[in-house]
Amino acid sequence: MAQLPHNQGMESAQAPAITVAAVARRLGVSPATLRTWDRRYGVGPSEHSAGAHRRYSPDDLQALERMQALIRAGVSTADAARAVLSGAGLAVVAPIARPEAPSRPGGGAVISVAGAIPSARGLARAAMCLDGRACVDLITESLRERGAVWTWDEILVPVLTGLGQRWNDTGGTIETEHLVSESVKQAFGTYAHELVRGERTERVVLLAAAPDEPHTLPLWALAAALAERSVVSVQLGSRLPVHSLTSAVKRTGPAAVFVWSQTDETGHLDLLEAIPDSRRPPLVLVGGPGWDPHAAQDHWVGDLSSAVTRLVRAVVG
Ligand code: B12
Repeated sequence: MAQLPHNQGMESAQAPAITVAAVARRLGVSPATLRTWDRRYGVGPSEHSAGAHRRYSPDDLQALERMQALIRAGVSTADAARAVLSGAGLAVVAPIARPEAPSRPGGGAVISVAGAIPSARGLARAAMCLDGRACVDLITESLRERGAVWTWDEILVPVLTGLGQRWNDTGGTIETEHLVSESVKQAFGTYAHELVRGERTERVVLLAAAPDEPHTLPLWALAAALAERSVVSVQLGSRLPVHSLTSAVKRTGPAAVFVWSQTDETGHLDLLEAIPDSRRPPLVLVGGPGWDPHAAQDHWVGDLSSAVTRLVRAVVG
């Protein structure tokens, strides 16, 4: 658990514990976000007895509310967590360099990418200006210079996270989310296609989003990173029904299958049982905040780089 700084542990021992779902409702974030804050930044429930459901104390809730207030004020998630864990408030957090306001039509607000590198700020600006060509060019240039994993982790993850935050705070602008999404697909897709043109691998990697899951962008990042290693993947897209995944596995005999779930509603592990038995069963990996990492055990992978390593190993043996 997060070792919360304020000396209220005694009080909270008697206070009623709150479920993850209730905390998520109260803060207006998903349970997956709460899990990430706990896992990644150490801000989580203090009552966590073995076998029991995770419970937040009123102190934990207060800490999370402070963390959220800091994030809304433009502080990065990591800095907000650090401030909460050290007992600091807004005042001690260094002012954040915000991206310049867009000067072209289509703007009028910013995507918060506090602490991100200049290219991420550039992409955020281009996105808010609805300048699709600039978005694709910027991503493509970075892919060529720095590769898929770096481009995804350093540029896209901060911008996409900023877009999600903006959605939480203001209702977002769907057109901007769509523009960035289309730019990702175009830039990563073209880059991957050019790299593996003419390549053949004995066994492919299947990439899909879980049933009912509309989010697919990490699959495009994966395809590009695999292509850099001469691994051919097959993009099966969003909301893939279980029976279609089963059929695709039978038809292609893949070395590996990767399934993305962005939200709790779509991370159902019974999907693993649907992978048909075969002489050379594929490696099956799941990634994204929708899965429960503990339940998914060895199938779960937490970042792009580890996913690429494991998938490539499955292909090359
Ligand atoms: C782009 C986007 C869309 C696009 C998707 C386009 C596409 N083809 O994928 C569109 C516009 C279609 C969309 C729609 C919706 N979206 Co949306 N979307 C996003 C956004 C901005 C990015 C999604 C993404 O790619 N994330 C990937 C990375 C950047 O984020 P992450 O998963 O949290 O990353 C963590 C790990 O997964 C890991 N990681 C990062 N990259 C990788 C890669 C690999 C391979 C691995 C293994 C791990 C890994 O590191 C991170 C730290 O832990 C998110 C915001 C966000 N924070 O994610 C919202 C978000 C996911 N959307 C959300 C919602 C609610 C929706 C809608 C349901 C409603 C809406 N907002 O309009 C609709 C669905 C409509 C429908 N048709 O059903 C919510 C989900 C809330 C929840 N329940 O958890 C989010 C979080 C926004 C928010 N409110 O904060 N969305």
